[in-house]
Amino acid sequence: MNRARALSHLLARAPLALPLRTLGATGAVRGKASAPPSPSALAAEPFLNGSSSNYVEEMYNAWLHDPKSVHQSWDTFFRNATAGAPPGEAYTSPPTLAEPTPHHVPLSSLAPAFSSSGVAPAYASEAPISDKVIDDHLAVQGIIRAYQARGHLVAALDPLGIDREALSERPPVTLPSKTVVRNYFDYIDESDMERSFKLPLSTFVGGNEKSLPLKEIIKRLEDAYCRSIGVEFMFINSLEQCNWIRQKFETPGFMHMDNKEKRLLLARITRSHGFEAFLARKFSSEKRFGLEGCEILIPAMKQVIDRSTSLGVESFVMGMPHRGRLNVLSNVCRKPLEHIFTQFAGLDTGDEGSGDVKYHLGTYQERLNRVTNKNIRLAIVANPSHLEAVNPVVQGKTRAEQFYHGDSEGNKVLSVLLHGDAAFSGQGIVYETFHLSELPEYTTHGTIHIVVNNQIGFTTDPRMSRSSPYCTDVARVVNAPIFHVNADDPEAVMHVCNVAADWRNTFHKDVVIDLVCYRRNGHNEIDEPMFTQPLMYNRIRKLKPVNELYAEKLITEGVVTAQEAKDVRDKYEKILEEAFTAAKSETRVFNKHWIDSPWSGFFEGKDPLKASPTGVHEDTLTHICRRFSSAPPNASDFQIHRGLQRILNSRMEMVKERTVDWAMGEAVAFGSLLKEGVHVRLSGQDVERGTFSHRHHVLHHQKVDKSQYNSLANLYPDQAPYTVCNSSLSEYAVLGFELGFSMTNPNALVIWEAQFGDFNNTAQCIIDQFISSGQTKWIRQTGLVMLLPHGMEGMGPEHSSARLERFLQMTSDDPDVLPAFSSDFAIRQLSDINWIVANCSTPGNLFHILRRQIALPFRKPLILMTPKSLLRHPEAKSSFDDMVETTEFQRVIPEKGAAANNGAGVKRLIFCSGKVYYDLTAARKEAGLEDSIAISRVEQIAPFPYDLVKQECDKYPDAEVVWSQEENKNMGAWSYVQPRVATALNHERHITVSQSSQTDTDSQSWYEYCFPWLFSAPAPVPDPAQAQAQAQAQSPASEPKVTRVVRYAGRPVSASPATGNKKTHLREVKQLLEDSLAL
Ligand SMILES: Cc1ncc(C[n+]2csc(CCOP(=O)(O)OP(=O)(O)O)c2C)c(N)n1
Ligand SMILES: [Mg+2]
Repeated sequence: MNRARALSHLLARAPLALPLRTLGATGAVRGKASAPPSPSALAAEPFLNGSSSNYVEEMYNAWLHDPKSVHQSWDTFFRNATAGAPPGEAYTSPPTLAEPTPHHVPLSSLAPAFSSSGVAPAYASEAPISDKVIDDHLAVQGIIRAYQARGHLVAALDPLGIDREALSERPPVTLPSKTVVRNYFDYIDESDMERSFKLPLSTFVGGNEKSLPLKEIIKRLEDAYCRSIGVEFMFINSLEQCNWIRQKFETPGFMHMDNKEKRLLLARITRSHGFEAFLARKFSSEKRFGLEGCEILIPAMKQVIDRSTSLGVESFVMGMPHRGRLNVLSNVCRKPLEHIFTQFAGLDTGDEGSGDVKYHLGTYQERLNRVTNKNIRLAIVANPSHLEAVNPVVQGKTRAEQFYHGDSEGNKVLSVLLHGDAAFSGQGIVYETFHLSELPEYTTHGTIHIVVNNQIGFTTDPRMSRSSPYCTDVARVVNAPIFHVNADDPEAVMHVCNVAADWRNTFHKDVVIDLVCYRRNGHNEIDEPMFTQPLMYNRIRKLKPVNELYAEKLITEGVVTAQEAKDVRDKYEKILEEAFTAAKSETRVFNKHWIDSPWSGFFEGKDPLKASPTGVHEDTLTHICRRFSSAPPNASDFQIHRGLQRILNSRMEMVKERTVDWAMGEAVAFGSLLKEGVHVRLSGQDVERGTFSHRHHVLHHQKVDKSQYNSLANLYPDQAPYTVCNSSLSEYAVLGFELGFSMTNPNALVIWEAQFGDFNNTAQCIIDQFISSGQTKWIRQTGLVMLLPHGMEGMGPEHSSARLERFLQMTSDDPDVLPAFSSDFAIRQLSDINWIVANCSTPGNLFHILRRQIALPFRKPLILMTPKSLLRHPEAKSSFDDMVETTEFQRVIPEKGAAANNGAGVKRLIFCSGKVYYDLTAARKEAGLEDSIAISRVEQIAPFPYDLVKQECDKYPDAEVVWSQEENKNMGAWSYVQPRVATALNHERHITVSQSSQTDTDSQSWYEYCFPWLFSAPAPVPDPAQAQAQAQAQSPASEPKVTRVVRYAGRPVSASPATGNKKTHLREVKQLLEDSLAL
């Protein structure tokens, strides 16, 4: 080893950790401002030596110039030395920065291992420590650290051996890889390999040995870090966590498995392989996104489940993409094989819902874990094709399960997320979800991530799809350890699975298992991979599948016989065949078999068309509003901000007047639900205060950090918990999370609020793929509420529009079909539609619509446009009278002023929604048109209140009907409202048409009705019986006599949702009011 280089290197790196031995040429130390230490005093220092003299000289000069410019220990030394301290007493060790035990390595401990006899003296001080001993030991320590930090770079991770310097491919050298040890490589040669070195406490490779020959140290490090497992963990900031991992991978024999475990592993691999092979045989032309090349995924997941179950976990919530999903459903969740096989059979559905493709479906199973003999629950959350989108949903569902089970540390409920390599590095939602992992109200106390890293995404190579070295690098942001493992080494995979489960159980933090594998077929079974990856696939074709490799290994080891291995295969084949035969007799598939979040007991015994009342007793209103307007009970100790005190005072004034503003209407809705035992959770950016500083649910002590008061959480002694939490700045992840949360417990009001409604589009995938269509695809209900601040108030293009039009466009009600006006009209509509879209104009109506979410006998998402200026508008207040027991949500708030008493004389009936109502009424008043223009508010836009709209129109028979909106014509509610008002007015048909039984004739559109000449194609010949029934249903009396149309008044079309120019904005407002009101 090159001593001089090593020493200078080490000196440069850690000068103070290296006590120097003697100071030779003291003439080099020149005194300036103060007297230099006497040469004899310095020369006698036992730790100074010749090679360190230059260094000491520099240090001394610096000290003379400015004593503060050197480390405190040198300062002390020079002071003592110049003051004439006796030799050996001038030096004082520098203060330790970290706890010295158990990984502090005293230099004195290095000497014994280098004694020529190899026998350590009892005390280090008994033997003089040479420079070489120190240098060499420090180099060895550096080498050990290098393996821990960079061993993964040369680990034999890739079954294809495509792109790394795998150990197995290196020439048979005894020296370590330069990639790993880097600069230390120069200090090692063959002659050093036989020498013994004392092992520092920062490694566990020694087991019970205190010192080992370098050759053995390196071998053990290679075994730990460079074989089939590559461990990335040295970036973790916690020393305790790093040591924990070192111990798991360095302790000799760390991968030991007994024969029973090996046989179980073989059986699991055999089933995993057998499942795919069977489907490939039976359904050769069907897409199934098979697992071939990563069959180890199934035993891996089972191992995580076994180990976690033994550590106390009872419930597993899982999210996964397409790859291997059917195999996981069958072999991990034990979904009946018949259910899976019937999905291939092209059968009709036997129940509600439009269904989804088989590799997106979810499931929920309760079963016995045979290894631990404990009952467990397993859910795979249904997901769309959109890769990784399910991640936050799984996290929210997991969190909710933990919350409702009182599992505050996540000991009982565990989330497992599976990923593809390309998606894991490519999709931003992965990063956004990781950032929820440690937030107090969003953590699931550690997720186990498993990446099926087949080194390809569809047809794209990693080098074209990511810029990070590993596909897993995103996980480093949360200090999650990453275990890369060669998927063709089943025992190594089992080891990392055990460690991952133990890690999560110990530290309650995320962890990643990167299964480095390959994809034996194309992206799906019909794709030809040789078009794009010819070399890779030439190599893949030569590889034996892992079940064969492992069976051969166990046969060689004598763990199983060839016959036993065959028996395992045959037995599973028989199970598959029997299920296949049984599935043939099925005639229907059922969507209900694939529900991931069953709500047992929720629907039973309920009238599906009967909602509970939403009004509450006045005492309840008063109590909640008083509490909401009060400082904490210990007000004298809790100093609140003066401005907030003013807000509380004005709230109290409202209580006296029996009125509520927007914030109080919302609070009393929450409070009354909490009183009834319904958990309320409000989450989003800055929701605690409210973006517009109107809510203030959390009061902060002005003098004491983290001292807070939340009045709604302290309303009643036996109330349900209230959660209000500021979220991370992510819409996609947080909305997905809240959706997942809402799936667990139907008796909870879960709300996500956007900072401004505009930002909801960064969560578009959750809205489109889950909220809008989730019930239809997966018959899974949710009562999630989205609060979207919306309104044109001159705040520019990006703070004005929640894109109401998009939500309306996705509603599933038919604009051309008028449902029968029965007594249960309103609730039937709610039951039939995919979601509710509303834009309330009063706090009273806000109160009712929020409470109605829970009062309904089913759950529907509620998309609520919420106001900004109305939060403080003097007229946007409601009386307690609008919220007491006999009251309810008003879908339409009819005109109540002078025009209402002048039905026949009203010239115009304006329908509008939301804030523009207040602008219109003010302008109408100013124009003196209160008795000739009626203004009615459509508060629930979807499902459309046909009955009430028609009622209003009938009230004013001669009025022109106008829809007035502040949004541009191609936005807002206009295109949704227009055909529906027309249908309400002109296409009245007293028949109820169920969606599935509609015929072409039934669904004749309003346009066809009004403009029959445009639709001149011969009508289909109707079935005579049907024609007769229809004729009876459409009695001549109900045929419209005149065609009434609805006119648009508002801003013209635009590409941008709003102008950024204040003046233009005001001009537009003036114009839209004129358009609406000019008679
Ligand atoms: C958000 C999104 N973009 C694109 C796709 C189309 N797509 C489906 S699978 C796939 C490749 C995924 O590669 P990887 O994540 O490595 O998984 P693998 O198929 O290799 O298991 C792509 C691009 C998609 N489903 N979702
Ligand atoms: Mg891939």
